[in-house]
Amino acid sequence: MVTNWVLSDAPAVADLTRLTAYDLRCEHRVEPLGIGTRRPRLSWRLASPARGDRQDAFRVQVLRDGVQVWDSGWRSEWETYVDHGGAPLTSQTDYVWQLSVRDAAGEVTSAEATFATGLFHDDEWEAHWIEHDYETDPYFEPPVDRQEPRTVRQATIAPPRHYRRSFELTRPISRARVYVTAHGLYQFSANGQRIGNDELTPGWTDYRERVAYQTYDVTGLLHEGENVIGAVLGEGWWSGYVGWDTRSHAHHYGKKPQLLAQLVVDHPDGSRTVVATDGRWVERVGPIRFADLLMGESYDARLELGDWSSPGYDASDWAPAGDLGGDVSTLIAATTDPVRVTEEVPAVAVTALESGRFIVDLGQNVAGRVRLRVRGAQAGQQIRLRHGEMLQADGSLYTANLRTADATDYFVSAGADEEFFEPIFTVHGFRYVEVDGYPGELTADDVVGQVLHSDTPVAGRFECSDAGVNQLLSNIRWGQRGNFVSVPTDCPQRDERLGWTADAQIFLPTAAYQADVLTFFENWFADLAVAQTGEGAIPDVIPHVITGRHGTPAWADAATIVPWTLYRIYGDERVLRTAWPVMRRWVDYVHRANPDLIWRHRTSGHYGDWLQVGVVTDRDLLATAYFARSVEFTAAAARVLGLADEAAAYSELWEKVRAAFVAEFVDAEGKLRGDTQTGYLLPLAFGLLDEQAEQTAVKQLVADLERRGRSLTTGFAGVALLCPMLTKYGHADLAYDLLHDDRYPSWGYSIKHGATTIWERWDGWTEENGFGPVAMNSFNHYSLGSVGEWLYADVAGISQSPESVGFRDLVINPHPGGRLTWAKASYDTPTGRVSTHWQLSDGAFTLDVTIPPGATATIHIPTSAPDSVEESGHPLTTAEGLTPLEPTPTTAICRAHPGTYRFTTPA
Ligand code: RAM
Repeated sequence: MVTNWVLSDAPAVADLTRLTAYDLRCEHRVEPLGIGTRRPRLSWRLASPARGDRQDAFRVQVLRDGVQVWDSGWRSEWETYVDHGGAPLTSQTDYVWQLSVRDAAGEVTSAEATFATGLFHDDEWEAHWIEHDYETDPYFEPPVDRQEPRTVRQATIAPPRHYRRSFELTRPISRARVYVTAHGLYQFSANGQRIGNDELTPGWTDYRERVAYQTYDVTGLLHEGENVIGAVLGEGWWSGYVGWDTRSHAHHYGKKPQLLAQLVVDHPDGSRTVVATDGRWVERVGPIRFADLLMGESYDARLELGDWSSPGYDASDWAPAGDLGGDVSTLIAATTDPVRVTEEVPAVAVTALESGRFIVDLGQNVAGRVRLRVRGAQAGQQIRLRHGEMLQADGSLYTANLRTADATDYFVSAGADEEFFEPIFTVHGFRYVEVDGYPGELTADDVVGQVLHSDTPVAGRFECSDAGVNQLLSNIRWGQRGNFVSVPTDCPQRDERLGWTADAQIFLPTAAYQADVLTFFENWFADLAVAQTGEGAIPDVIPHVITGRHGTPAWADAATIVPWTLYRIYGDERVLRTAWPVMRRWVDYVHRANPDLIWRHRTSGHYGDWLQVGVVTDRDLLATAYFARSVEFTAAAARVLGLADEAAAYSELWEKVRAAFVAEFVDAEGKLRGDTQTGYLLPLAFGLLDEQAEQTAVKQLVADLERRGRSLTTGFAGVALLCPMLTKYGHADLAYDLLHDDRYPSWGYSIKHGATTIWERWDGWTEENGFGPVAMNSFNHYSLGSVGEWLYADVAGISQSPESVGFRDLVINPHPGGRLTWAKASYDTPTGRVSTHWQLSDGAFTLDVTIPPGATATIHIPTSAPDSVEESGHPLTTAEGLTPLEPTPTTAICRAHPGTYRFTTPA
């Protein structure tokens, strides 16, 4: 089951006859099962064929068993969401919600969707945690065929075990739901069938405080008579290898995996049968001999268990599971979509090496695993799959940059004519697979890459006339896919894969243009909140598994930047309500340690402008700029939350930090300390300079770029700001030069050398030195891909005004330039889809724009003759739905109502 990670369907505006509501969601998810809140948010998107159309009013009715439990009544509002306002929802209940919207002409259309609640009360859980009883069976057989992982702790990983429970149902079934989770990773089955298509469940959270359970509907799978439910249980983040720290490399949360599941069957007579994990379950090892996220998986097909989760199966040699009791205090209902296989990538080439090994090339660096077809192998024959991102000059696999991550899978054949192997509890970051021990000739048809990542709904597309730029966008998109694996990680291949906080905050604006990442980041932020230290500092990686590093400038500032950015993009103020205490405690922490407002103390590891090239941006400058940023967002959050005193206090603090910044870092000539690109970009982007200092800073920034032959020096912190600031201050030509540059260091340089993802470092591979430092050299790292925001916002021209939230007030401001003759993008805002498409041809400039109902827009049309701009053949002054504003010599500007417009003008 592949979900195909493509843009979701929105109604084609041209096909519509009236205002249409679509994409109904509950708690920002489509028809979720098992939600954990009693007053969920219900939301929808709108599309309309009519200019100036709007939602004049809406009405939401919530029904349970066909009976209305809430009626919002008609509300004359343009909001496209409402929080359930009836009596709080009840536990384990299915609901239908009906939406009616009335358009400007008074016409009404309706739509409906469903959702179901999870378990609201601890005492509803009958399930106990169960595990293999290591008391009576002290250890497992070590994986015989497996190479020792390069680290010393190999013996800590136990083979995944199968758990099952057979039971009788004596009455018909009207509804059956299973609520399930693990300390570890599970794959659940009922009556011989795997349930759902989720992978690596329950996902990675800070298990000490939060363990998410998933809810699945199994109504159609059960029957009267004998039924079986069961699961395979692996180690995953709970007890497997995570990160690089050899002192605490595995066993971050526990030593052995545990399962918890509760099946609830409703019968038509109103009675209920509950089958939950307890000491009546039985378990044993199966064909998976070893499984670890970093190290890989070993599968011995000779040990397959047959129809182990089907009725009638003889499980007499299975052992009773150990019953650990029912502590459910950490359980939470899952709030975000899990990891899934979102795409299958066919192999593009297979090369035989002299060693007899084969190298398979997927043509794309991905995170995931392969599905291998094996034909004609002897029983007991072992095939080894090693994964890597790059090849050495001699065509062999390059794995040095994986550090201690083995990324190696083994398959042992049972000797059948045709066999398939696909590991389930591991994930690799790779483009190439080295296959060793394959019987006969391996062909491209025998291998397919399975792409794994959190199934965040696709929200945006960007395309333009330049192949290099499209490749860059593709690399950015694949960087996101490779690293949004349950949490936002830095990289998917080496022994790291951690939720580095700066990477996350820097990439978030780009990520949000490409996918709906609200619930994904909210979930991660909940782990950030629990990891905040008593003093208020934030660890460098979330979930918090690396000790001793917290409070780093630009990293810990994710505490304020992530919630504020989410609020701005999605318009859901609940994000700020939850985050507020974290934000405030974080800025207070920095303030306390730095009473003179220059952030010099308590900077933890201080990575500065990480992986900058050839320069060193002043660390105090970077830290203090980020301090100002955090204070600014904290003040803004207080304003939104109606906390007037706090808003005033933090605004005043912001003024003071700003003044201190200027006094400390700006010299008499207007140069910033250190005179680096990032040194100028930070205060420009964060609004720390007065107008004159701003102009000087822009000049210095441009001068630095010119001095270097229009070449960048920025690292993680600066790179996101580079093209946006150059564009904002009238130097889009320079931004385009950087975009198209293919000299070192540039994005184009990596693309010229075959990159299909964004590299961690500009010098990941260079003509002079070959591979960069093996100690830290990922070829799939999204941070330097934060330029994606600029492609959507400034090249395609889709952004929102500074006061707007949820893209309610759009700014359409495309900047044609560089080698581009056209660009187009679409983006699903909370209210509906916005799109732009500009083209330059024969001296004319055309801009097509669609503004969704419920939004307003200021549209900027670049032109050499502002008075000549027409919209669908009319001058702007008479065009329907538009109000012209004062033009500049190079731009016509107008306010626009929702609708579809075509502007034309001489270029
Ligand atoms: C490395 C990675 C990561 C970065 C940290 C500071 O581990 O490059 O992305 O955030 O360093």
